[in-house]
Amino acid sequence: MTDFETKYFTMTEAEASEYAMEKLNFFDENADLTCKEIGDGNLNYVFLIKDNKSDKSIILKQAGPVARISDEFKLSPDRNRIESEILKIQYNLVPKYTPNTYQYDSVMNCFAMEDLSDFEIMRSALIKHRVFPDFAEHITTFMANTLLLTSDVVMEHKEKKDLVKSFINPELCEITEDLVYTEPFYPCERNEVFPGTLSFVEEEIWGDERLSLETAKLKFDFMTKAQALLHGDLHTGSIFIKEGETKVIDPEFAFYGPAGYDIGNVVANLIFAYANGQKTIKDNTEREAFTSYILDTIKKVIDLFKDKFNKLWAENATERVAHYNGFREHYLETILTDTAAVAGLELSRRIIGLAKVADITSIDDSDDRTAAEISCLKAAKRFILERSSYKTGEDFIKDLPKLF
Ligand code: SR1
Ligand code: MG
Repeated sequence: MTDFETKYFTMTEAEASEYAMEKLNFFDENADLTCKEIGDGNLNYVFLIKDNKSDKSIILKQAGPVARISDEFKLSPDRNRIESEILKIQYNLVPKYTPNTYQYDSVMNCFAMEDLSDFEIMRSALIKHRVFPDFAEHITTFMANTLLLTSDVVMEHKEKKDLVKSFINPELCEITEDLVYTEPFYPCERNEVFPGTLSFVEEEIWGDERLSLETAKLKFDFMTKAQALLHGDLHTGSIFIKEGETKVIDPEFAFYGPAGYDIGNVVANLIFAYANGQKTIKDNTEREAFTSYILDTIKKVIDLFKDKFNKLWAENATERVAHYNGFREHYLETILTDTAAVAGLELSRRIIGLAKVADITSIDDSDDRTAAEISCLKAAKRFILERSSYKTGEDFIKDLPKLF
């Protein structure tokens, strides 16, 4: 019998099944389990465990000692505690949009959660040009609630500081500081630039001192602005979707940071889907339908977020000074400025840096891929340099058709 009590090790599929029988109070004792490791993210191991007799199934997520994408990233498996704890907090705030989790194990650095196999990863669905009319509604409820209700506007400040403490996440924050805020903006050897895009990057990104200065200011905002308990990696690969339903997964990068970080990630990753649609859908009517859907979704993400945020503020703000005339407007404006900046950073880092997105890498024709990448980078520069001019959903989309 395998010892799961005393020493951490990364599990095989067979050991994950054994673990499920021994440690999770979930399957019947005569269950006939099959297990498959289905993780396709950059960091963790994800086991789908099914009982062939009862049709019951569960997910077991285990953190390894290094990132899957590269063993250069040595990461404490304690990120699994952070992920299971924030999933509980998010479940309390927005149960409709968060998976249910069952059991966290601090020795094996794993936790169990509901099986969402009937959902699809949103990035894969968007690459197939599927549309989800309710997505903007769902994700804005998720973001407005998780970002405002964990802030000093609403929470008692000592309780909020306790949360800041328990979500200090230095190693995963360091990944973001390096991969998002630093490496894309100089010729770092870890970058991977597509050959056709290189001269644009050299001249317009690495050669632009004005841009570097703004990224330095933004990096320090990210490291010091403990505004809201972020998901921390809210791209379309962290969203499970199916018609009428959305579940946000993978919050292991959670920490207290600028609220616009999550919203900017959603916006940028919708722009990658837009770029993919522009280049790979050959039929004009289909292309127009898909790209219009994406633009409309970005616009709604901003405008619905603003509406929901204002309503939640009116109903929940407990901080006295939050009610001073003009303060809510000021606070929301800074969130939108940060949103635009982060959209620009995410657009840049996925084109220049180490961690790519399939929306772009799956564009087979190399001229089309180069054109899509350069368009993303042009949009990125505008988002970063002119970030304080983005105030409405329309502001976020109006230049995109001209750039792509
Ligand atoms: C080393 S991890 C690379 C990227 O994958 C995660 O999903 C985050 O986006 C991170 O930046
Ligand atoms: Mg992830």
